[in-house]
Amino acid sequence: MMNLPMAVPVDLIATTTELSLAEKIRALGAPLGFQAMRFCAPDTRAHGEHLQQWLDAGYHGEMDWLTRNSDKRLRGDLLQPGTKTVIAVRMDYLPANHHSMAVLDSPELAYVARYALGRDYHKVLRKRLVQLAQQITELAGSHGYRPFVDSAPVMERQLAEQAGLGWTGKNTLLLAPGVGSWFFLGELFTDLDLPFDPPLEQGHCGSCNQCLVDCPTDAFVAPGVLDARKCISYLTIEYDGSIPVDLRAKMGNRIYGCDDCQLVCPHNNKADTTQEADFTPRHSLEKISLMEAFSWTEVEFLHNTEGSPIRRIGYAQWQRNIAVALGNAPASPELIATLERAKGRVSALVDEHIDWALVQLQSAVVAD
Ligand code: B12
Repeated sequence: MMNLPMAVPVDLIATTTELSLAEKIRALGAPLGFQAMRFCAPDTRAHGEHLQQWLDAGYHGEMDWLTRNSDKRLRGDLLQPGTKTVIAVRMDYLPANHHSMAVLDSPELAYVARYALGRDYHKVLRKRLVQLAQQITELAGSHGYRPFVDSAPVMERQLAEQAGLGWTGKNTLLLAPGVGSWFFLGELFTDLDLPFDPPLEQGHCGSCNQCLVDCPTDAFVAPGVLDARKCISYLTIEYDGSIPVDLRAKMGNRIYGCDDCQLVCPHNNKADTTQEADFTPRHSLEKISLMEAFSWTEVEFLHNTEGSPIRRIGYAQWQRNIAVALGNAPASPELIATLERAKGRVSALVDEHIDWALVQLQSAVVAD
């Protein structure tokens, strides 16, 4: 459980005259649950060419929103006029006892990306960023600000890299030294002038290619370049169509997101676990069985995913994803009967994935 000594720091910090405003602001981070906070310019134009190459190659799939607002994505002062500084923050989310490898090794269980086991991070970080902005007002007077968490054309990883929160791995994720990559990023854009922090030295993967090699669907086209169309995270969360048939068996039991490129990363061996009660797994999602998750009615789905990021994919996509995973599960007459009974209940798209699963299971039964 996180202890938030809310009232103490602002008063104490405000009256401490020998600290600069930047140091006072930085001291607000830890009590708000941020493990790190650094400052940078609202400018990611250095990444413009590669962003465009990535989009031109079509790696964004159907995430068309990534092709829009490039000007604002590259210049924060266009997105939020007046912005002079980005306050970039890190919040760790990996729960203790996350059982990740054990779940991936148990084909009858469902793997849900570890970031999505508890409360929706958008809500958690946004609220804390607003509190941060209010506390900054107490220190510095009225200032223009806007919080962002994965919600607007902001290149969060690139900003955080620039601010020195970490370095970018071959899996495209930001890693913090001695901590790993199991954290969220968030930003407070402000019109305050704060001294920018230097970026960290980049490139600590060395000759390691573990994430590229172990990606179940071979989604990395080169170190640091992801073809999202093949990424299980994209397929299960962002993509609402028919999952390419050649990728379905490779998805295994991953029903919402994927962490393989983090789980195999040696820098994550000593990953910090979260202090946030909000990120505690709900409804046993860290080790729920596929059959149980599949048995949820739409009403149960909506109830059980209240306040969770999973809710946003909707019931049909949830069922579609689990149908694929059930097709990869150990075959049994009970499972086949369950899938047959489920047909015709949700949508033609779900039925198509159930049909695929049934063919997989029936051929496994025949082979036995
Ligand atoms: C779109 C998106 C996705 C997409 C695409 C992922 C991706 N790598 O781009 C999908 C749905 C697949 C996804 C998955 C995940 N995501 Co995501 N995602 C985002 C989002 C919204 C935008 C990222 C983005 O701009 N991508 C576009 C491309 C262009 O970015 P890029 O890969 O960094 O591109 C660079 C390289 O490709 C390179 N490049 C391209 N071509 C070339 C060519 C050459 C020659 C060179 C040298 C370089 C180069 O330059 C590009 C520009 O810098 C951010 C939040 C945000 N607003 O920033 C979260 C974010 C990146 N995701 C996050 C997370 C946690 C995840 C998952 C772990 C979730 C999960 N468990 O399922 C996975 C990880 C998969 C992975 N390895 O990326 C976190 C990452 C935190 C961290 N530690 O880094 C973020 C920051 C959200 C947050 N607020 O915390 N995500």
